[in-house]
Amino acid sequence: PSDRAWWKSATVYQVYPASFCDHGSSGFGTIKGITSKVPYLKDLGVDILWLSPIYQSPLADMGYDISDYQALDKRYGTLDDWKELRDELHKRGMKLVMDLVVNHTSDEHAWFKESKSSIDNSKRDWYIWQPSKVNEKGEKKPPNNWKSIFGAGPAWEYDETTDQWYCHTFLKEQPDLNWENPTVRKAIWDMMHWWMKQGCDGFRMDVINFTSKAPGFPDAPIVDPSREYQPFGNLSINRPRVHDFLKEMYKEVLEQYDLFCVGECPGDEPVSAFAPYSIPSNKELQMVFHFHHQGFDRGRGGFGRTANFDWKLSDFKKVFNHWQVEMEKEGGWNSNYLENHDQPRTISRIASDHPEDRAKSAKLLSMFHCSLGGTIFIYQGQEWGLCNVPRSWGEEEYKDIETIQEIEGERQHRKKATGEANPDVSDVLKYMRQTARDNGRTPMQWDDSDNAGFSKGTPWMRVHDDYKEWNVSAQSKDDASVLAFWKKMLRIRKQYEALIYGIFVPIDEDNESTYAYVRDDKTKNEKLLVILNMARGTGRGEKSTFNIPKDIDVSKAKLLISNGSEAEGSSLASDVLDLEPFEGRIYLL
Ligand code: TEU
Repeated sequence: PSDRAWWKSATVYQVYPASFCDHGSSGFGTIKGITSKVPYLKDLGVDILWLSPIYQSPLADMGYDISDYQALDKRYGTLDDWKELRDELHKRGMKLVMDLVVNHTSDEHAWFKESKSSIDNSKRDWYIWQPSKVNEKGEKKPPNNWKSIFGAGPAWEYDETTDQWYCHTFLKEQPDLNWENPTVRKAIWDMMHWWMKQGCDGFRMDVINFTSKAPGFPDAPIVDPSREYQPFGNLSINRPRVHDFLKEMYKEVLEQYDLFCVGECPGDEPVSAFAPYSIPSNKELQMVFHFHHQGFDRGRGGFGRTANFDWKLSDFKKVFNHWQVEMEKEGGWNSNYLENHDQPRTISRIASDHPEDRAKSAKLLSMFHCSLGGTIFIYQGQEWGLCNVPRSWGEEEYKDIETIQEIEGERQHRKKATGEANPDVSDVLKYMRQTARDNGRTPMQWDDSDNAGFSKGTPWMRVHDDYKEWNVSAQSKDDASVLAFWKKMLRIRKQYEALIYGIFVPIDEDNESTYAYVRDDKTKNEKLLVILNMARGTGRGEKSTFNIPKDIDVSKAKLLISNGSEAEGSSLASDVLDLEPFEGRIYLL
C-alpha cells in the first residue's frame, strides 16, 4: 500500500487495568499505577496505550459491563488521574486509546433502569425487548433458542415488571443496546465526542460487529440437539446493518478527528467478510481484530472453550497466511494480536512454557508477531514472557465469570443428562487450564518483592508463582532477556518497513516444523526472509532442518536478528539450515 498512515506502523500496548499496577494497597490496579509505568512503556517502544475499560461498573464482567460511560470507576481512580496519565503519554508523543463497549451496557446503567421500568418509558426501545414464546404446556419461554455466549443459558432474561424478555449476548447483567434506534446511536456518538474532547486519542470497539441482530429474531440452527439453547453466531455477526451503523459513526464522529480505531470482530467467516470494515473507501474503521487464530486449537464441543491439543502447525500457518495474503488483495488493513485479556498466553498455547524452552519460545513469538504485516498489539506481560497459570492451581482460583459459568454450566448439563449428583468435569477443568481467560489476567510481575511489586495489598487475583525469577526488574538488567529481545525486535520493525508493509509470501506451507515467509517491500526495495522453527513434540521444542527453496536468492543474505547462537550479520553458508528448538532467524536478503 502506498498509504503509510501513522497508525499503521504504531505499536499498541494493551493494559488490563485491574492487573497492571496498583500504586497503593487496594490489591486492584489503578490509573496512577499505570501512569507510574509510562516511562517503562516508552522505553519498550510503545506508541499507543489501549486501556481495557475503567468506567464505572459493577464489574460483573470486569468492566465490560458499564453503568456510566462518562464516569470512571473509583477503584481505578478519578478523571484527574486519567488526565495525568493522558498528559504523561502525550508529553512523550504517545497516545491513549479507550475501550468502547457499546453493544451492551450494564444492567445498572441509568438507560437500562429506565428502559426496564415500563413498556411506555421513553427509553423502552433503547434495548431489545420481546414477548415470551409460550410452549405447548403453556409455559413462558424465551423468544427464541439463542444461547448466551457465556455459560449454557439463554441470551434472554425475563423481566416480571413488564412481562417481557431482554436480549443479552453475554451475561444477563449486560443487556444489548438496540442499535436500530437512531436515538441510541446518537447518544453513543455524543459520548464518543465527549471522550475525544477529554483528549482521548481513539477507541478499541468491543464486539462492534455484533450490533445488528437478524430481523424477527429467528431461531438459530441446532448444532447440539442435547442442549436447549444454541449459538446464534451468524444471526448477530457481520450483518449488513453493521456497516450502515459504522458508516454513520464514521461520518458523525471518526472523520472529525485524527484518531486511532480498531473494532473487535469475532466470527468464522473468511477475510472477505472482515476486510470491508477496514477498506478505506468504505469509510468505516481502520482495522479489526479477528478470531481465526484463536480457533485452530479449540475443540468444537457442546461448550465453548474446549481445547484441541493435537493441532498441526499447518493449521496455524493457514490462518495467518490467509489473513496476510488475502487482506492485502482485498485492500484492507490487518491488525495482529496474539494475546489479550480473553486469551491464554501464547507461550503456553503454541510454543512451550517448560523452563528450558520458555525464554526461547517467547523470543521466537516476538519475531513472529513483529514480522507480520499490519498494526501490532502487545498485551501486558507478553513482552517479558508471562505464561499460563500453573497447572497446580485448582478450580477455586478462577476469577473470570466466563470460566466459572462454563464449568458450572457443564456440571449442571451433565447432572441433568446422567442423573448423577456430582458428575465428573475433570475434562472441562483440563480444557480451562489451557484456554481460560484467567490465564491472561494474572497481575504483572514488576519485581521480586511481595506480590511481584504489583500491589502492597492482597492482589485481587493471585500472582503467578514464578515471579521471583520472572519479572520486569530482573529482565531490565539483562541484555539477553525476553524483554530486551522485544525492545530490539520492535526497533527493527520500525527500521525495516518491509516488516510492516511488505507483501507477505508464504514458503513451504505444508512444512509441519518450520514457519517461513518472505516480506517484500517493493517501494523500498527491501526484502526479508523469516524462518521460525516451531516444531513441538510432546509440548517441548524440537530440532528441525529447513531447506530454503532454490528460487529465493540468498547470495547477499545477512542475519538481521535471531534468538539462536548464529552471529548477527553472518551470511548464509548453505541453504540447508539446522535449527535448534524454537530457533528463529530473520535475514535481510
Ligand atoms: O470479548 C468478545 C468475545 O466474544 C470473546 O472474546 C469473549 O471474550 C469470550 O471469551 C468468547 O468465549 C469482548 C471482551 O474482550 C470481553 O472481555 C468481554 O467479556 C466481552 O466482549 C463482552 O463485553
